[in-house]
Amino acid sequence: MKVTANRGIARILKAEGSRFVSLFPSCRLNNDIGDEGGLPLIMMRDERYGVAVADAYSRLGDGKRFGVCTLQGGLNCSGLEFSTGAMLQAFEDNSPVLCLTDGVGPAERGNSHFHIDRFYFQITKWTAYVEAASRVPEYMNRAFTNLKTGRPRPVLLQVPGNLGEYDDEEFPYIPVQAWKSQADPDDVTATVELLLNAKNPVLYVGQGLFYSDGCPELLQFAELAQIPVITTLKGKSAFPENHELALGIRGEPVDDFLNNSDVLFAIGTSLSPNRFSHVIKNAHKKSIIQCTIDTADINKSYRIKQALIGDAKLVLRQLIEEYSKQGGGETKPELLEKIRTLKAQKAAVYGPLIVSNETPINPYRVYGDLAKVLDPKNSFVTAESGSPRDQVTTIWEAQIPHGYLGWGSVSTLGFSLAGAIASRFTFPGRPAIVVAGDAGIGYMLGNIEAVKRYSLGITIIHMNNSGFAGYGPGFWGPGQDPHTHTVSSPEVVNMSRVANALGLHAERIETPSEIIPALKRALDENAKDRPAYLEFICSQYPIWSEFAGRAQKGASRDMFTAPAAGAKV
Ligand SMILES: Cc1ncc(C[n+]2csc(CCOP(=O)(O)OP(=O)(O)O)c2C)c(N)n1
Ligand SMILES: [Mg+2]
Repeated sequence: MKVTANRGIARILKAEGSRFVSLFPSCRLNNDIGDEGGLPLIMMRDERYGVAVADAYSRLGDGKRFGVCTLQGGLNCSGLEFSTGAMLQAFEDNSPVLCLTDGVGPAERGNSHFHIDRFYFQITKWTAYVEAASRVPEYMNRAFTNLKTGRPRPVLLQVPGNLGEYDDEEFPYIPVQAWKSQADPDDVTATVELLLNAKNPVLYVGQGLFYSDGCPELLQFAELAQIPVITTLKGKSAFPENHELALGIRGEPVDDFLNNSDVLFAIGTSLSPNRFSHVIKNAHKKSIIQCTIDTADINKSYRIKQALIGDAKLVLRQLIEEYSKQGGGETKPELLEKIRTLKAQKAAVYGPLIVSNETPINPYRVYGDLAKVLDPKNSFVTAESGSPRDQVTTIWEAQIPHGYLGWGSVSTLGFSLAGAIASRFTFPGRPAIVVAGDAGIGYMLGNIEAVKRYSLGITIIHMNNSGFAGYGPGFWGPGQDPHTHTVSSPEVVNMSRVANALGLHAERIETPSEIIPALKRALDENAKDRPAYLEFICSQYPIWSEFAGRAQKGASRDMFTAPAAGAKV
């Protein structure tokens, strides 16, 4: 049957199980997707969020569900240009998001200074221009193949107008399968030998675990081998953090195990030292094993002793089989005792803060109370750049996969809102919480209207401390930007009233005893599909556990204290 190129794309998206298309007008595809029906169009208030919502949905998609967005393209494409930061974030964070935009037709090509292909070539896994309607199935096939197979990264397809029709019986679309590979059996045997002979092995797990949908296998393997688990920020929640073998993502006891391990087994991580991951000190004295699907990661920042090239889930299954053959790891009571002791030391630091009665409210008190209100087995939390992310990830124990969404390498302010919106499509039954500081709120303000419009029952927690804590001076040190860290105080600007005017249930909370009742009221409203906004008047308290090799807060943010990253031998 004859179908227009745009309708063909809409049908292919449905055939691929797409859940929604996020966007900001206008792209020529939008009306055809709308006319086709069956695929909700989620209209955000700018293109950055159009991409970010789709990106976040992919991050929660376990390599099976992929976010799709459309962007205004063509000649002088303000929409596409504005979306660039979001696409770049998806690229650096390895998120498989499908971006569709208007292609520049032959009559207009070369008129603008900006060349879509040349530019996006750098920040996508694949970008292409659909030359003819009959090639729509082929190009969509390649787009989904790129999303589903190999290293996840964004894809940009340019669809010019007036492509006309094609015959979908002559050019049918068959949904793409995801092909995956296992590791070389010799590498599996060598890995098990290394691990069995290790004195202090540790697992270092990244977000690749999610894309392989390998969380159950990770748990099984860690328990079988009795090896403790560190996760990266993006890998947070891949392993239950209340588990006796869980070390968390940062600070104590991660530091101890990272530094004292003789064998470090990295799974689903590129091991890139960056602002939100560790620098592995004495890497040359450790045996580093790396399981990755991308050979580009091998020997990238650290010399690898043993690689396992393959899908994390499949490789873990291979390891479980081999390990079981060799009798499994032995229980090590002294190991578990050490983890307990280190965790107790950490609890002694943060324990008093989570029950603090100070006013302005200590931010840790808010997180402590949030933990009392939320069901750890049925909730979704994500925290914004700045103190919220650093504080929450210091103490928050995620117990189920995607119970927490960690993001960054590129920690672009405002992404948490996109994360919570995406979570409503992936886990509609889970209460969804955004924790944001003043800066994050500023980025998301315009888009809060969309949350109301779609009746998305999420709670935005605004940690209002009247500035960019830690960027300015305080009890923690001189700060990085002492001239540029203050924003309007709560006496001058009332953000909860702004949120209320936008149609959200909104409250301002100034006393610690009011935190739990306010959280409960917000969650009750969420259950009725009404978004909520809680503005907590907090102190600036930029104290948290660092990533290994990073300078303590208050000094320059860009300083590595450890030996240069990636010292190769
Ligand atoms: C797009 C973008 N620009 C700049 C930054 C750098 N940055 C990270 S957090 C932050 C300010 C944080 O202040 P706030 O949200 O008030 O949190 P606080 O630390 O005060 O709790 C800035 C400027 C960023 N992460 N993303
Ligand atoms: Mg602030």
